[in-house]
Amino acid sequence: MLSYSSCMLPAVAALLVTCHALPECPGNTELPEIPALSQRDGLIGQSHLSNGFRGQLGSLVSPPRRNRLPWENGLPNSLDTDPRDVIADLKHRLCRLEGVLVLNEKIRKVGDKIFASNGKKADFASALGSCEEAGGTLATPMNEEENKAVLSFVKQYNQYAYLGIKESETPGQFKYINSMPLSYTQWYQYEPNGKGTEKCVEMYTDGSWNDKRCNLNRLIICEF
Ligand code: MAN
Ligand code: CA
Repeated sequence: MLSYSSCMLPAVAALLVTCHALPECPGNTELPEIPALSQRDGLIGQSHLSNGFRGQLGSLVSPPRRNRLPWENGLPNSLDTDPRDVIADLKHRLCRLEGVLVLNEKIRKVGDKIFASNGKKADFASALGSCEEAGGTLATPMNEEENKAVLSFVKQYNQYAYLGIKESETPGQFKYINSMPLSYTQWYQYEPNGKGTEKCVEMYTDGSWNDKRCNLNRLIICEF
């Protein structure tokens, strides 16, 4: 049986390849409807998206599709669709889904990062586990804009949150979960002060950071 992930992975991989060259989602109302792929049966030798739409999706300008060769007649419809149209269609649908999630305050987008919270609380290890199970990691603000995005969840749920930062073997020295040294910090005054006894980091409701024990219940905020 074909699982959801095995269906999606090639498509997502294709998007990842193109996403770097693409701009952010354009305004949704500006976008023309793309006919359902099933309604485009039999069409070949032309792109089914307007140049305008292609342009909005990051100038996916490419030569017109070649005509069908004699032995390609009668191919299944699934093989008869321009991959560029598939990618543009998926991009459009992703943008719409992201729009819904932003509108409903489920996610915050900052650059290439997406922050999300399920509003639940857990200790550090469980919170990290939840984020990783979902394909992400604990929220790790790397600049002021990201810190503000994470803070907005802390305020939304009025709960301190664990960050993706841990104390190293050297007391008082903190690093990212992947062991890289911190490149941005927002310590509250006189923090970190645990000197080896507070190995995790929480965000306060003003966006500042405090080193804290890892076995408390804190809001789960992930990044993807
Ligand atoms: C408590 C803990 C510490 C924190 C101090 C600040 O003792 O939350 O992590 O540094 O308060 O006064
Ligand atoms: Ca502290």
